[in-house]
Amino acid sequence: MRLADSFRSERFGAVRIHELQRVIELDSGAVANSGLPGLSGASRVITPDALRAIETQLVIVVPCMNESRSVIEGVLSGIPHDCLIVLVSNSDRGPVDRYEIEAQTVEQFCRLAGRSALTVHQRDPGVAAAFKAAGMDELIDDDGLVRAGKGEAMLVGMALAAMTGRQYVGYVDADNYVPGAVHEYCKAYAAGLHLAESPYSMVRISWHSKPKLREGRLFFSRRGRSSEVTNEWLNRFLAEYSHFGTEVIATGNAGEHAMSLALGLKLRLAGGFAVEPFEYVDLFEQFGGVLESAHPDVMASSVPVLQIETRNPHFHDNKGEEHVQGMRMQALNVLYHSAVTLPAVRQAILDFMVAQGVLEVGQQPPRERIYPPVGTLALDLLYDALDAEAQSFRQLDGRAAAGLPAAPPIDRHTIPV
Ligand SMILES: Nc1nc2c(ncn2[C@@H]2O[C@H](COP(=O)(O)OP(=O)(O)O)[C@@H](O)[C@H]2O)c(=O)[nH]1
Ligand SMILES: [Mg+2]
Repeated sequence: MRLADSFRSERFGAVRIHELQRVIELDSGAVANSGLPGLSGASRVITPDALRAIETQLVIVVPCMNESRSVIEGVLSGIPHDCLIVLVSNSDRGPVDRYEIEAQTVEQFCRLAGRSALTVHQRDPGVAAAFKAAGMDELIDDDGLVRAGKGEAMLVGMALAAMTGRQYVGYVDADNYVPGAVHEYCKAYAAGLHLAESPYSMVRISWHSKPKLREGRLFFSRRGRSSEVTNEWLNRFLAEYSHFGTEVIATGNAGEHAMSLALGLKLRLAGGFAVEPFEYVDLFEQFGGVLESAHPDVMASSVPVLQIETRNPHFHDNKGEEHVQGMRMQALNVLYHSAVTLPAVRQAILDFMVAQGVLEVGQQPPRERIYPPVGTLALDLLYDALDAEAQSFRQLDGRAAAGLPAAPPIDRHTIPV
């Protein structure tokens, strides 16, 4: 893969946000920049070997709620072979058990492709018991189950990823109609994680276009309806500190993103659709140098955030205007309530929300749920309880399926504690 260089970045404490980098070639050949003059000037080649080295350490978590089987199959087909797949589902279990269909789909895929995967249902009582045992009561709702929500699914997925001992985790939505896009996202994660010269790195995707139907014709829209608002406010947050306007953040709502687990395990994840924008907010809170950091090791290093603009159209299920408005506001809620957001920005957020008709004058934006870092969980206890009690928890072993010696994705004896 060849990426355009990112020449500029904005710093906020230890956080270094790199300007959006385009994908120039999806496949740039086997050799790095082959010594030709001019070729290494404005772009970087990441060789297949370098990509593969990351992919063998990469877990791809697929949050899934009632998506159709053929779409899920397409998504699986796009995830590079060496990545480990983790499906976290919140699909209906009755009248038809949709999770069972999903688990079978993953199982069949793993058998055909000789791959390994983990699948689990978020609302399985055994999963709740495991998270309680591991020390995260905050995740449990009044019914005694893990709360519904995309952020919660991502948290569960990150915990499973950590148990595998791999070094990186990335996320891909299950409702993506273009397997080639999924493939490109994963390649871009690997490329970005390879380029980021820090153990604490994050890669976020900004897709180039999203196809829509307008009066019977295809129109390739450049930006999502929710991203524009989220990005604008995150940039205003930065500008209020630096006194310079900026457009550096282009990936506030990026559902497609990856990070090193060394970073991910320290992050506090937010619930629902606040999860993606809150990742930025939490980076600013924990590593921005405004509040005291609990991680001097990270402060002494740096936290690069690479943003990559991919080539495939982002074509996913349309979940309606109400959903989009909800997502926008969740981003503003977390920014409003952050201890590092300056007063002028908080006031402007209030004014904006009132003007949008989502708040009355004098009201405060609601608070989103913020969970403790996954790194605080006792992963060995989590595993034992999942293994004993979570009936939906499946470990699919591609090697055993191919008649080779068993190598389940999680080895109880090497779970990091
Ligand atoms: N496991 C799980 N997945 C969810 C939940 N909510 C949404 N998803 C999945 O997360 C992905 C993104 O959600 P979607 O509603 O498409 O949001 P958008 O693409 O950001 O507009 C999709 O694959 C959904 O199926 C949830 O509560 N639990
Ligand atoms: Mg979607």
